[in-house]
Amino acid sequence: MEDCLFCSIIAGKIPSAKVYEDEYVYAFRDINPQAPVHVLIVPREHLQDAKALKGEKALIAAKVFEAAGRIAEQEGVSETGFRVITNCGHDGCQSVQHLHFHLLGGKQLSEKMD
Ligand code: DGP
Repeated sequence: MEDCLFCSIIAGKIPSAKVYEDEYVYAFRDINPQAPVHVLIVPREHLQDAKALKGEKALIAAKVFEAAGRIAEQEGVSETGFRVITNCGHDGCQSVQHLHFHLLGGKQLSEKMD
């Protein structure tokens, strides 16, 4: 999609620190890391947010979590633990309108979820 930051990153028009890619997702380091490991896992298909993961598109969620497991291994946080979250809409503080998942790890994360 034109004018979408993450579509431009996936297309290689904007540089990113790639961590992983497959047929379904592209993953790269967050520009403003909140933990020693902070990777954004972005479906290649432009979907606005988590609400779009319904019907046949729900498969994408499974592919994201499959990738998350691989990235966690690759980043050395599979055993120590990690968190995968997606922000949705205004109250969820979603700032980029292309569905993405944050994979955070490499330190003891806060129990607080807000
Ligand atoms: P969210 O607030 O959930 O929409 O997260 C968007 C994330 O995207 C935020 O943590 C910062 C990151 N981000 C924004 N612009 C760029 C960029 O140009 N490159 C990279 N690597 N990350 C970006």
